[in-house]
Amino acid sequence: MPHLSTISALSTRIGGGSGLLTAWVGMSDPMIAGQLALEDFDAITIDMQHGANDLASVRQGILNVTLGGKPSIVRIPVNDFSCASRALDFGAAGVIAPMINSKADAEAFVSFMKFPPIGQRSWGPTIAVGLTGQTLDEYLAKGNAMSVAIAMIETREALAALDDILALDGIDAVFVGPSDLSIALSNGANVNPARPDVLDALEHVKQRAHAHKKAVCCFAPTPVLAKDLAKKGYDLMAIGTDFSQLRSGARAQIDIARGRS
Ligand code: 3PY
Ligand code: MG
Repeated sequence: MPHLSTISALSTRIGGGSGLLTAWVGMSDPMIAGQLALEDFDAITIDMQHGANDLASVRQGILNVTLGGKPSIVRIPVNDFSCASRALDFGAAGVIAPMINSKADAEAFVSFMKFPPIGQRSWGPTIAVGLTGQTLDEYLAKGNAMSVAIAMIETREALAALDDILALDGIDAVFVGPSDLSIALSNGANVNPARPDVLDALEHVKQRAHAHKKAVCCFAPTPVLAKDLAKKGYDLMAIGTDFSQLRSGARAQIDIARGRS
């Protein structure tokens, strides 16, 4: 059974203040991504930057998520753009690239995300073609629009280059990393995504992204921040991580069993 509508759902639904929610999976057992796909998330993000995932767990995770009816996003390691093409070949609907700090970084990312004439993604999407049920020519024609390129904005340099990054053909969305941004804006003094200067930056990035008709996304350490950002017109938020959700779920049940709540 082809899964074209599952994979293309990210590109067709993101934008215009869509307020989508993605899970954030750092654990490398692909069952975790597959299980979270069964919950009411709009997408599942598999993290290779700080999570324990490698290409083998990403490949199986994407398959499990797709069979669960959700589009997959992969966050690649810093500057490891070849992983972007490989994630797309495995059937990912989008790729998040961390630490995109300049127009040159964004161009390098796009070159691995999009087929010519926009980029230089090399041909070989056997698994994605099989999953989507398209012909090779159909995948070539629709692959660029279906593959969402998401550049992370998480440094002072990235904020300074924001308009250049957003103006680039092939960059579909930006994603604020509020923890790294909070460290950068405080010159290394502390990590606090809820600081007022970080929230101001979040508003600024949203306004610039929407002015360029590009989507804007953010990592939300708490569901309350995710709800606030959705209300403010953000297009996609990650809420917490599989680690935090596993431990908070366990804690809540232990508290009940021990009569603490
Ligand atoms: C950040 O907040 O810096 C991130 O990269 C989110 O994971
Ligand atoms: Mg970061």
